[in-house]
Parts: sequence; C-alpha cells; structure tokens
Amino acid sequence: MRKSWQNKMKITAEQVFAGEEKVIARAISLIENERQQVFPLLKELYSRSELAYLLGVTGPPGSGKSTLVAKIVSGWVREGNKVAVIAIDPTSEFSGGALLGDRIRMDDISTNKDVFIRSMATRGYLGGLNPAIFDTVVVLSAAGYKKIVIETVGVGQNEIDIVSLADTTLVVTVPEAGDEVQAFKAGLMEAGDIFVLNKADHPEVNKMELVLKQMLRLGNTAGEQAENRWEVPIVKTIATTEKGIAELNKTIAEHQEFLTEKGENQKAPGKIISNHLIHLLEESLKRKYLDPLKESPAFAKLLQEIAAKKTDPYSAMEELMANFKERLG
Ligand SMILES: Nc1nc2c(ncn2[C@@H]2O[C@H](COP(=O)(O)OP(=O)(O)O)[C@@H](O)[C@H]2O)c(=O)[nH]1
Ligand SMILES: [Mg+2]
Repeated sequence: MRKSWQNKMKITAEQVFAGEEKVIARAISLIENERQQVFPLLKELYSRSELAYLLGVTGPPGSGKSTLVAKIVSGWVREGNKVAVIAIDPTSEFSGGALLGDRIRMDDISTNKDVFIRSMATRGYLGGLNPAIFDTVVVLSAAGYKKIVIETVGVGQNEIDIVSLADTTLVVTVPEAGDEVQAFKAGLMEAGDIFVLNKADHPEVNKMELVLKQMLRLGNTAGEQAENRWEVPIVKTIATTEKGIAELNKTIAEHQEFLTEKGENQKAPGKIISNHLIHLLEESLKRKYLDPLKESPAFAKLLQEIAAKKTDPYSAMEELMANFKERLG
C-alpha cells in the first residue's frame, strides 16, 4: 500500500534539481516500474540540463571492478565532485536486488553525502541496453552529479551498449584472466579507452602486461592517424591497497580532456540518442500494439490456424503487419 502511495506522488523538476537523494531514488524507481508516468518529468529534465560525464567500467566478474570504482570515486569526491554509481546487475532478474558483494565493496563511499549508488537490472533487454539506464542518467545529471560511473559485468552485448553510452570506458582485467583476455578480442578490445590491469600484486602481472601490450599494438596500427588518436594506455593497479589509483584517476582525467579538446564531450551523441529513441519506440509499440494484440481473438484464431497448418507463422506475421500498416496510417 505504502509503495503505491509513494509512487503516486508527483516529482517536480525543481525537486530533482535540488538534488535530494530520496527524490532521486523515487524518480529512478518510477523509471524502472512506471515509465509512462515519469516521461513528463524526463522531458523537462532533459531539456533543462546537460548530461554528466560518464565513465563505463567493464570486465569479468571478480576482476575488482567494484573495489576500483570505490577508490576512483573517493578520489573524485576528495576533489569536490558529486558522483553517482550505477551498478548494472545481470543477476537480479530473480533477486531484484543489489549484489551483496558490491554493497560491501562500496561501503566506505556509500555513506558519503556526495555519492549516490544504485543497482539496476538488465532484465528483459537482452538485445540492448535497458532504456531505464539512459533515463536514470538524465535524472542523475539534472540532480547535479557531474560524474557518473556505470559498472557492468562481462563482455556481452549489454556491455558493448553501455560502452556506447560512456564517454570513457575502462576495461578491467587481471593477471590470471588468460582466456577472458582472448574473449576481449571479440568486441571490447576496440571499445576500451583505458585498460586497467588490476591485482598487480599477482606474480603473473608482467606476463599479462606483455600480452595486453601486444594486443593493443595490433589494435593501434589500424584506424585514425596518430596525432588525432588516443593511445590506449595500460594502468596497473592494486585496488585493495589503492596502489596505482592516483595514476588511474589522472589517466581518466586526461581522456576526458582529450574528448573535450576534440569537441566530443560524448563519444557519439548521435548514436546514443538514436539508440534510445529506438528503445523508447520499441517499448511504446509493444505496449500499444503488441501486448493488446496478444490478448485479441484475432491472434488466438491465427494461432489455431497455424497449429492446423491452415497457415504458417510467416504468412501470419505478414497478415498482421498489413493490419498494422492500416492502423498506423
Ligand atoms: N589481491 C587482490 N585482490 C583484489 C584486488 N582488487 C580487488 N580484489 C579482490 O577481488 C575480489 C573481487 O572484487 P570486486 O571488486 O567485487 O570485483 P568485481 O566483481 O569485478 O566487482 C574481492 O575479494 C576484492 O577484495 C587487487 O588488486 N588485488
Ligand atoms: Mg562488482
């Protein structure tokens, strides 16, 4: 009961601009659960604010991403920034909650008044980034978080999409991750702006650094001309003891500067907005046409006809598409 009462309360743009954490948390819950209701707010926030700088952090589970993020964020907060962390949680499909480990890892920053941490599920969006993540970035940016970190797991399509959203992408790897590094080749190799070789306290670290260097050299020979290009660095860290974190933060700042100088505060804003618009349309078409269609007698009849081999799924699809065309005009 209480929850639905809370959700019904209207949030104003002014409240979000004022940056009150409770309001922001409620806005994000609405974004996740009652999207329609929050679109008027998002319209206003989007047109009245600039998107924050986004740092994407990706890499295999257990490589130390959350530990690193906590240290990076501590550094930013010491410099006077308000920072938000979105932990993308692929496991919460069933649990619906944050990864316990991440909570603990980020404990020392989570109580800081200048830090906002939220975990979000990717459920239901296997084919791309959950549009709720972009919407959350809009809210957090409007609320005055000038730097936002998105932590994600693995090297799947979701990660590549998150990379397309981020200004700077850190790819985290560890000395013992031989096979996973091979998997990087598939996509993230090109997407990483900075490689972090974490767990540098491991004896195999130098060997792994060589392997990474070789792979990066291969990647760097292709593409743009050298003077215009960001040379992807490898930064060695021991996240647990903070060794290398100062250098990592410096390297991140350099990349942000590089983007600003190139006039690209966002990597590819056109593509990001285009993806988001398509996602919004997909959501809306599903809600408006596909969900009701599934409940309709015409649909049930077609299913029966397919079962009886009077028609087939392909012809049925064409027939339905023709109907849509009529209805969409
Ligand atoms: N030895 C060592 N352990 C680390 C280092 N960084 C993180 N860890 C540990 O690795 C485990 C996984 O870290 P976590 O940050 O949760 O990884 P994530 O799954 O990538 O977010 C934790 O037990 C950390 O304490 C490091 O540099 N060296
Ligand atoms: Mg983590």
